[in-house]
Amino acid sequence: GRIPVGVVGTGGMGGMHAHCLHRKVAGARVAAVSDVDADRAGKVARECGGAAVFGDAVEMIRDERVEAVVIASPDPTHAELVLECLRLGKPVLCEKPLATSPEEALGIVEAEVEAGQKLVQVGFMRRYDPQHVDVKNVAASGDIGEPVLFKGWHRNAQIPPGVDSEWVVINAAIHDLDSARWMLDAEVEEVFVRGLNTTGSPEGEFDLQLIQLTFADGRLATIEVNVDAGFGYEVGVEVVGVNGTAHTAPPSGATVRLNRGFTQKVDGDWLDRFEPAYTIELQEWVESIDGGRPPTPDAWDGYASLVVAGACIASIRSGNPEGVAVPEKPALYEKEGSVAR
Ligand code: ISE
Repeated sequence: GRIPVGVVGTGGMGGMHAHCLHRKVAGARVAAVSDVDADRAGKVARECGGAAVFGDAVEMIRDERVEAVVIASPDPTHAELVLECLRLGKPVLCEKPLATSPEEALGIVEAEVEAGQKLVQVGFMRRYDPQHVDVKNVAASGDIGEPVLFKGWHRNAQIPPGVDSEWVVINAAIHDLDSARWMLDAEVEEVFVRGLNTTGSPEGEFDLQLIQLTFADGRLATIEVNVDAGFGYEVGVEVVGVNGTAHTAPPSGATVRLNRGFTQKVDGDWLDRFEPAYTIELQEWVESIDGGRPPTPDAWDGYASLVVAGACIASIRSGNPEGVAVPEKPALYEKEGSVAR
């Protein structure tokens, strides 16, 4: 039968996950949704086959009609809700970031190690974006020679009100930190961050950041994160090898010739650009539960990206390069790690 899923949060992201699960993902159904906004939750519930509606996320997670959980509520709620899922033995897809600090994320890793099984998948959906997967496959194939440099750019159309440099790292750059680790299959040893306050963010906070990473084996990454780009939403990566490079292309919308000019549509936000990736991510998650395959990316990926993010925040504060101390990876998270259930 179809796995009954509870979705925490029915805003833009949670609403997309609920609709994807309802309309596009085989093997699952939306059994319940929760949101503090009862009207919004009720609307999504009706659109997704008449799911049950909860005001309280923990109450929904505990309900026996829910056997797996998607967390798409605000970042500060993620860690406690994931821990509740682990306590109940319920597989959970948690939107990034896994937590809002490396310490909180380590608590989740320790809970999984204690339980002896992986139940957490983290919402780094770029790992399921066909363009990113193609770049990763080329990088891993040897065709461009040893990959030695990762370049990422991540541009949001406009900055949300009241966010600061730390939010840019934990909420936005966290994707790029995971991408760099994934594409080069390596852990980060040192970070160096410089930033600019371009428009709108509070005095002295960096809405445009240039992040430089040095991996433990000496290879490098450079990432531009600009959360107030103005023109639209754009994410891209390039992996530079010793013999060649592989990079994502601009979105494949039509190129329009008109009035002696060329135009191509730029996405407005991540829901536009990555809808296919979110659908594949959810389908793979459901199949990992059904098929007993380990979820990926897992809580270790969620933790390791936050350890690097913590060093980035330290570098912003100090103005200097900062070292990254990633502890020994528990055996549970080695490649053949334990299955979801
Ligand atoms: C947002 O939460 C996302 O996850 C998007 O993918 C990212 O581009 C954006 O910066 C985040 O705020």
